Amino acid sequence: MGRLVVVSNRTANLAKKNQAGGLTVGIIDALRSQGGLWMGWDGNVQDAVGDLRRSEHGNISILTTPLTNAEHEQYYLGFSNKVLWPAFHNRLDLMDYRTEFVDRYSAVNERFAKLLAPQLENDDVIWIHDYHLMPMAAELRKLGIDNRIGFFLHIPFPPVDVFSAVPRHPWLRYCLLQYDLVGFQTLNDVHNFHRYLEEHSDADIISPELVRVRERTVHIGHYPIGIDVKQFAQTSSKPDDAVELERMRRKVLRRFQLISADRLDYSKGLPHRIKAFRKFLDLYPEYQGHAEYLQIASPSREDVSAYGDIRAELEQLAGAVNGKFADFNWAPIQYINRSIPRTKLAPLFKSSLIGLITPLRDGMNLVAKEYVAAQDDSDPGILILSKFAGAAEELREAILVNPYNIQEVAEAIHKAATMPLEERQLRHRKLLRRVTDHDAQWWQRKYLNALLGHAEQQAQSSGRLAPAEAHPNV
Ligand code: GDG
Repeated sequence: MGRLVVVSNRTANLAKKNQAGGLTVGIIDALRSQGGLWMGWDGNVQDAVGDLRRSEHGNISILTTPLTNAEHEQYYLGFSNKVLWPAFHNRLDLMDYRTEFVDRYSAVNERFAKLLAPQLENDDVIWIHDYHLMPMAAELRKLGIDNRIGFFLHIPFPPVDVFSAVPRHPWLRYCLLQYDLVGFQTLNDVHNFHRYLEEHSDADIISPELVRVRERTVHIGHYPIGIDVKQFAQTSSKPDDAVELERMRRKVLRRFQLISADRLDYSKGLPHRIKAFRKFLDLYPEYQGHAEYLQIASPSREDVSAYGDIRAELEQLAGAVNGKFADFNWAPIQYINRSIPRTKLAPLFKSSLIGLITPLRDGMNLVAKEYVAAQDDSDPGILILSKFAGAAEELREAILVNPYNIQEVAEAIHKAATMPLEERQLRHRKLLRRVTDHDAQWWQRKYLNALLGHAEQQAQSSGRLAPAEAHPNV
């Protein structure tokens, strides 16, 4: 294999030591062993179109470019986050489609491809990430780039009726079929894509994982993303005085903590979760004065109005629970609307009896895996996990819940709070094994092996430049 070339919405800051997130950890790992480039938006927004900036970090080059105001408005906030994000999370009601959004989405992908193409070498393997950049392979192919190109979708692929409600979905399908490998988080996503192709394309579907369109073969697979288990466990074990003091206070007062940490996003199910906790206090009043729920909700995409709405709703819901149940020496909900350092987050996970991770829809959900990695083997906490998080396909020993069913989640909290130590230990052992086996390094190796293997078969059996499907003018 030649160099690895990664394109994602944002790149990592390689000067930072304790990197967060599976994407960053997995990619840095792959880039370090392979050498290569990582290209993305630098996070800045300006009036004029910016150049490509390059910085060198050993065998890794980071290439970044700013977005223009119009690109930020229409490509990033617009098509990516007001159309694709809500639709792919089954929220067609929040989809706000405009023609100028999709036009700019296409134009930014074309611009990125034109910036990247001159940097490429013949044997580079290219790995494109996530919904912002679905058309990158199609744009690169137009420029005559014949390299192996893979795509990985970090968010769910929706059911067929939902995807077919996205305007220009035939064009998005065409774009996806320009890759050699399309990777998803879960088997469920693979099935959704397969069903969509069956109903909406004339592709020759050999199996859910293999599609032939004209002379091209496109491989499809699921590659659940993982975390850096060792690093997270180490961070959770580093003493933090404030967290330790709180833990001791709770112990003396016979209290326990439930914890959740999410980007403040409507897909994460925060209002449902607060309602479930309220129901728990209503149904099991003996826990009033003893259960403390800490919700960390880091701000996200505040320029999109749906995000402002959810913030106001949460403040109202959390305030109402505290207003009803709090006493002079106990508040049931602690709601923090900012990001806290990872060095605090990990010990907080460790000191919480219950990890309450109940998204309405989630590609994977790394917080669930981090909560498992942070636990003390001898006295582990218990994970309550939504069935609709991608992580639920692997983490079967969590207490799995339907987050829309408030009563069910309230009862799950009670089950977790009363679970005997032996059962917690048994479940934890199995969960930790799975999280450890499928870590961030495993994820990137599995994906890249598949991309390389399949690409070689494809090169032998067909002309790589053949168009996958006629370009739909829809
Ligand atoms: C997308 C997909 C998929 C959270 N609060 C704080 C904080 N975090 C960290 C967590 C975790 C990360 O942010 C969130 O990752 P998730 O996977 O839970 O969710 P998304 O951001 O929506 O990620 C998702 C993922 O891509 C990877 O493919 O799993 O389904 O939606 O690492 O710990 N970190 C710090 N302070 C906080 O307050 N430092």
